[in-house]
Amino acid sequence: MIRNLIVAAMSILFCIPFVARAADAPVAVTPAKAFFVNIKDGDTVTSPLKIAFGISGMEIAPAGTDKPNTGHFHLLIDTELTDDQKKLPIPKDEQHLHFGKGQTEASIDLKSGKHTLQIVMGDGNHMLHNPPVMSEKITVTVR
Ligand SMILES: [Cu+2]
Repeated sequence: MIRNLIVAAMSILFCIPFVARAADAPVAVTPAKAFFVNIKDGDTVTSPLKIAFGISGMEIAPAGTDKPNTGHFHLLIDTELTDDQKKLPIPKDEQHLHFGKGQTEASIDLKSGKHTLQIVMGDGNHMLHNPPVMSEKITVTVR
């Protein structure tokens, strides 16, 4: 009986790589997409706000990684990139937060009121990808 269970468990384990590969295949041809996992446009939130960053169709890698189709998260707060800024490394300041270690979540302090948030992916040199990978710009209200 136990031997049968072990055989069954092992055959399931051996199947997983094939299943995973089949499921991954369509992702590779889909354009990369960045999104907020736990908040959405119009949400009312409290500060500090914990934000989880999501990405599909691209791998997360620390800044400095020189590998195609990888990147790390930047978070724009109450701002957006101008056309000139889009040609340069993404700024790093209090309105342009940078998660160069490959972090996928952050806790940020926000004053009461409305704020816009947008995720922008940076490549190994903090440059936008071609085409750029950005989330929609959402507005949240901090109580
Ligand atoms: Cu960066």
